[in-house]
Amino acid sequence: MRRLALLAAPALAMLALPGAAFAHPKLLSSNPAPNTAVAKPTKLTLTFSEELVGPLSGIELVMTGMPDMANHAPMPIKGFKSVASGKVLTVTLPRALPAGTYNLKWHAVAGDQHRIEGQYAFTVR
Ligand SMILES: [Cu+2]
Repeated sequence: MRRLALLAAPALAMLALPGAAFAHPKLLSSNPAPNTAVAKPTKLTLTFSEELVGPLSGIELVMTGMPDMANHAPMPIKGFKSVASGKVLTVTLPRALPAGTYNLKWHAVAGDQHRIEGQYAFTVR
């Protein structure tokens, strides 16, 4: 029994390692931050907990309302460029986002190749 227990401890520690080395990316912070109102941005940044696989990580952005038309049908925003470098995904917009409400859906892939998704809303005033 004692011998088994001694063997089991290192084996369990090794089992735990791959999870630590290939953790799923979590969104740690973003600019604009979720549920905040900001002046018209030309750039969005999302910072994750893990190094991203660039080409597999990105966002979709839709406008969900304008000052005169709250909660309109989602209007996709196109033409932006997103670049993942290390743990940060930077989205450069062709022009400043107009006033309105937005929903941002992100997808992020780190070392284990699993696609992790999330979303948040923000307002441009
Ligand atoms: Cu995974």
